[in-house]
Amino acid sequence: MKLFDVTVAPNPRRVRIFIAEKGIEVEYQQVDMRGGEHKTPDFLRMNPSGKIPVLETDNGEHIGESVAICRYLEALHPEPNLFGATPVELGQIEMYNRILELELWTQIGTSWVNGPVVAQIAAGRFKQNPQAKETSDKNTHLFYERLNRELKDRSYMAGKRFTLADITAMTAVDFASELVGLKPEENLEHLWDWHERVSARPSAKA
Ligand SMILES: N[C@@H](CCC(=O)N[C@@H](CS)C(=O)NCC(=O)O)C(=O)O
Repeated sequence: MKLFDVTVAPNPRRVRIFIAEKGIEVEYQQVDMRGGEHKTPDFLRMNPSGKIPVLETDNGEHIGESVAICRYLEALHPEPNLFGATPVELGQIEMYNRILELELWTQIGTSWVNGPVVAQIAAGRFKQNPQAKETSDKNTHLFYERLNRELKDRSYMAGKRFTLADITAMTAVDFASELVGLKPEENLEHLWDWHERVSARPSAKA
């Protein structure tokens, strides 16, 4: 299996962490995102959305979308379980993962595309919206506060154990902190306790 990857990008990191948790052997191929390799006809044949990561299976099929890739890997390697082992766990992990993608990742994504790093990379090729960034910055911090309140009563994003939802949240918080200028406030102690717990796992280095 081969993963089309970009080391500094957060979505491929989600899949790399998942792979590390599973202990699967995968070949990694770096994509030249700055050079636009992910928008070439060859790449679009693998993922019509022109986004990274993409997994190439041993049979030469391609799967894009981080969660779809992880779902495929979980079907191939069921243990350790990261998507849910009982019907209620399956539902709750999916619920929290979707909440994190739709309510946190989209806000961070809006702040990112309208922020200074993309302004530099895109060099005028992309019209930015400072008002959208202001709103999404605020919403991100509000969501961090909500997570902090929720994590007072549970150790991990979807309950008592580490799952896909923790990978989604950790990669979001790390990307937002390091590259988007959206680090959670220091006083969000439950959020930071959770962050320390998940960052201590060897897979977090992936
Ligand atoms: N929903 C997709 C998002 C993938 C995504 O946005 N990847 C970024 C890198 S982290 C990318 O390829 N950006 C380039 C672009 O959108 O043109 C997933 O979960 O894999």
